[in-house]
Amino acid sequence: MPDATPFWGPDFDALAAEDPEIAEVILGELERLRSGLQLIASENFTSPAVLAALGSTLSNKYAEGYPGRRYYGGCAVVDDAEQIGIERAKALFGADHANLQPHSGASANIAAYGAFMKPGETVLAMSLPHGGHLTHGTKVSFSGKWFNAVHYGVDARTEDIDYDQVRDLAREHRPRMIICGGSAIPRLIDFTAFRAIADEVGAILMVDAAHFIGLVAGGAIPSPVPHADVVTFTTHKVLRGPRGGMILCKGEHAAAIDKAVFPMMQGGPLMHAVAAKAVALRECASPEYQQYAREVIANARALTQGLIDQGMRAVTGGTDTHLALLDLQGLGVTGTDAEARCDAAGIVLNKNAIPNDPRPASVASGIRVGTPAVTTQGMGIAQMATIAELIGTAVRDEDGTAGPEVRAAVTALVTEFPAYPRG
Ligand code: DSN
Repeated sequence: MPDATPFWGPDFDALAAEDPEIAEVILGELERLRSGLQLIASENFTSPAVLAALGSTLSNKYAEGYPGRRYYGGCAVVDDAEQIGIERAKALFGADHANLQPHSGASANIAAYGAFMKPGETVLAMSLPHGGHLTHGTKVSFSGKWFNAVHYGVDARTEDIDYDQVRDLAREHRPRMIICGGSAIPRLIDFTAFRAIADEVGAILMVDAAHFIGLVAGGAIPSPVPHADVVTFTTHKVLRGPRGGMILCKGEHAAAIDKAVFPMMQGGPLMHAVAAKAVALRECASPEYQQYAREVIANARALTQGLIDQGMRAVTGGTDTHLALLDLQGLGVTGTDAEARCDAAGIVLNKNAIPNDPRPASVASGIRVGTPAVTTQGMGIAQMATIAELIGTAVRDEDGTAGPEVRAAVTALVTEFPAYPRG
């Protein structure tokens, strides 16, 4: 093995010597992660191995194209990284084809539209205020500007996806593509029902699995892969990889997906990120990760119950996944106020609209919480009960008097269960 130092892996001393200003920012963010409770449902703590791949010289390489078919010389080494990642993704998810190049979840979704749709064609997807995503046809996104987006939502009584409405809208509008998945859906999605609806109207079925793919990777919830034409996702949520996107698809769509990622939507892939995705996929195949995925859900259920006990209403009554959506109207607190009060006490979560929210999204009546990060820290059911009490206290803390006490309890928790333990 050649000596890798100092050119491989994050070399913090070198950065601190050359650019103390940015080094301070990086240390500040590390301190923020270590000192607070991170409950944003879409965030997690990557492993040192993933961070090392991200900080590697693979960042230097231009590699437009795919392994064995590049537009630049010198790609043999990065070809190996991408091919290893592709094989790991196919094996982990039982997929015919994998593309590791999308720079983000939005990029992956843009490519899926590019592969299957022409401008002006119709897409049927979940509405953003009911739990969908910006790229699923909202007016401010390319998806709503370039395509005719029709939206389904949740049933008013169950607050779960209204499958009858999905079928009725599909029959009426004959969409070219149907999307399921989103960013605030606490319940499992019935992929069999979506497949049947897509087949009935001759639509492509796209599953945006960004939020829950890590639970699928860990074998903790059913997989969309056997049902969908294409599955898009981010690699940095429960999956615990680097920031980035990925696409899985049926073999018959492989060429269309690859062409849509490059050259249609992207140029050179970020090879350091591709290598880091490969590292994360290997980690996901371990028994430890499978156990982690189950614990994420158990923790989410315990946290949700604790928050219900604090007087919040869980949208859909609970959760089957890593996240929960809590309606705060019964407490007379807005999502914005709850987010700010928790933040002041070292608890990081986000305000979130609830289905049929009477308030604008910028204020919102709810909060969204997720357990991927705290579970990575090793916290379990007992800690979820404590966290729920702390959130309950912080959310009600109108004048900030309880802040120091909550902050002290947060410090005790993160000292016992550190994120990125100090050396
Ligand atoms: N921004 C992500 C989330 O927090 O759910 C979705 O893209």
